[in-house]
Amino acid sequence: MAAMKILPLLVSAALLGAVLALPNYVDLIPNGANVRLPCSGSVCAVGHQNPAGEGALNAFGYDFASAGRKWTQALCLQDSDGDGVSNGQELGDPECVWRVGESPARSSDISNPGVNENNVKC
Ligand SMILES: [Ca+2]
Repeated sequence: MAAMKILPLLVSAALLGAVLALPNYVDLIPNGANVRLPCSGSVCAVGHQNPAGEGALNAFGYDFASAGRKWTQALCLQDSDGDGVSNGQELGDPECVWRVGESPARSSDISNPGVNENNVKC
């Protein structure tokens, strides 16, 4: 009888643990929560075509996935959106030294490495 009462709790705890274990990609790149849309200035998803996130990836999203969803020196040095500015420069890590949990070298003038702002008309 006691086991029947405990089982739902164990299942709930396991599900909660699975949900909490989902990767939070925002924390895996420098200034991941600090990237804004070029026109509205609203915070946006970095690796997706949809600024609200989910769905189709943009060029940076594909490069991030190819890098194993990690901020690597190669990913930092890439220019995913082809605007002539490296991903690291766009995300405030121009020296490509940022590590998860650290503060990036710069947290202002951040741009989206998946959106070529030169082609955006507001
Ligand atoms: Ca770029």
